[in-house]
Amino acid sequence: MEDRKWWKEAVIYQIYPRSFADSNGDGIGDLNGITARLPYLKELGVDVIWLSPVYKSPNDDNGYDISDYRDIMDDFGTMEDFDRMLKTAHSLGIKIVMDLVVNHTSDEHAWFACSRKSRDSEKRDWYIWKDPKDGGLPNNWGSFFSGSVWEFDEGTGQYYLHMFSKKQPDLNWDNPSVRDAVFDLMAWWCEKGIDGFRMDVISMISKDPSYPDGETNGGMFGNAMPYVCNGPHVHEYLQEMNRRVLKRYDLLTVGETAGVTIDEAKKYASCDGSELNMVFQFEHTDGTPGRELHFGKWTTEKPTLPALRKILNKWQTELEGAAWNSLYWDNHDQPRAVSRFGNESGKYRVLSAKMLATCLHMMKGTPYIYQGEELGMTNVHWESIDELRDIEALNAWKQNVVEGKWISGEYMMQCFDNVSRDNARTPMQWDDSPNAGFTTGTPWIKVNPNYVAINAKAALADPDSVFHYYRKLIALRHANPIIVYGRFVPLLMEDENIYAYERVLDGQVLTVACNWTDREVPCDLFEEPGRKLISNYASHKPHLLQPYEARVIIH
Ligand code: TEU
Ligand code: CA
Repeated sequence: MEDRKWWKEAVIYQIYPRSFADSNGDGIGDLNGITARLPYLKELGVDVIWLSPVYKSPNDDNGYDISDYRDIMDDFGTMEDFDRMLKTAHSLGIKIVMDLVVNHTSDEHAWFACSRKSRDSEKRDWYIWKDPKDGGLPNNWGSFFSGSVWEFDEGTGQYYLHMFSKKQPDLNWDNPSVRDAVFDLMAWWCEKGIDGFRMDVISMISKDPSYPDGETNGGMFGNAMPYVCNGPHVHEYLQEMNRRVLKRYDLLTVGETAGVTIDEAKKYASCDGSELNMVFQFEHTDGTPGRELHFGKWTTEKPTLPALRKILNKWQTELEGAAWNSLYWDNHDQPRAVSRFGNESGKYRVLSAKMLATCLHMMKGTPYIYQGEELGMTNVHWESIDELRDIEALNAWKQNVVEGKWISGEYMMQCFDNVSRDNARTPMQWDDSPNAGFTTGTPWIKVNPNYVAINAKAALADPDSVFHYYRKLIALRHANPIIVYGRFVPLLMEDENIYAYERVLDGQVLTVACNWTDREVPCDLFEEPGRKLISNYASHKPHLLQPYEARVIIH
């Protein structure tokens, strides 16, 4: 068997603090709210919490714009609240992984204030400043949040680079002082006793120094991805980070690596431990083929099983023995899994949520659960643009509907229903009291009206709930090394309806089959005798899988 590691055997639960639990009635989730709900996570059985950013922030992008890395966001509480949360989590055997957002800072960070002051400021070179080209933008790159990546600074007559909002200027990692400062703040958190880092867009910290125009494909702006992802020094900088900080502690590290390929992942997440433990790849979420990219990420289409399976099987088989996978359907940037890949309608919501959970948690890699996924929470139907909160959606609306006028508002709203990040950010549904028990005040974003039926209280009370199914999946992983370490072998590669595979370890075989449709479909994988590990159906029919049936046997 390969090297055993605790982070390979763990299940991670992501908390988006703003939307998890509000302890003081201001409508915003906070650290004390999380502390109070830790017993719930203990019952679920997760090993680790990944906390989306809780640092001081003006909240242009809900904490992904940090103005002080050594302080807590006012909305979320104080450093004492943080310390208490960490201590309580540790006393329950739960680790805490911090979100490290260091591709960029907030424009309100003291570093940027100093950088922008004058062309010869001591921190000028900490960010990426360029002169105007032919009196205009330095190049044609488009930002992830609409518009150009360049913002002109009147005071000093230069542009600064921001891959995301203009309140998120990109740091210049080529400057050694920037790396020193980042490694210092990481060590500061490690000394506090945190258990790891999820590294925001860490694949983007080294840019192509020639800053060439990108392909426009008929759009207004050029595609910067080839010039900002997996750049010339990214592995050198991560190896330096590893030597100077990571390897001094026992951490879980996961890189969010937009634009990552298999070959790049083998470097970022190499088994030799020289960089990170694992990466998040985006192909099955942001890049599923079959989803036509009309403009940016916005689409009303759903991914198909064959396309999705081809991607995931590739990651499963090609990283074998070389690097470690992370497994996820959902996070705070994605629509809800049951709405996107499953079936959110009444009859099949629970069955399909369990099917998706089985399909993912039996694969090889470390699974991530996003808050509410364990309840089968669904997307929201947005009634009007006023209900959306996310800067990505609001900027896209402005650029495409209000100013550009090439997309109808009606169509854009359908795209938001399908893929907007706010679908993941509606409040956690705790019970059937007003505002789903999330807050006694006015929630910062609308609560999904289906909370009356879909909530944690009801799920805990129902032994057949999605929650208890996740609890069982987590417990199975902890008890069966084959689920963690078994080799992945794809099955039924041409089947239109079934996602099936085997895991193989020391003469044992685990067979997994999941019906992705609402019909009975033929399946002969279970005719050999074996012991059932888990299924979302109590009884089975020969030679077929029932609608959304998932079945796992060991033999
Ligand atoms: O997201 C990085 C990223 O690549 C995004 O483009 C992501 O694909 C997009 O949000 C999907 O619509 C990270 C964080 O996860 C995200 O919340 C932040 O907004 C972003 O970085 C900037 O920090
Ligand atoms: Ca609060």
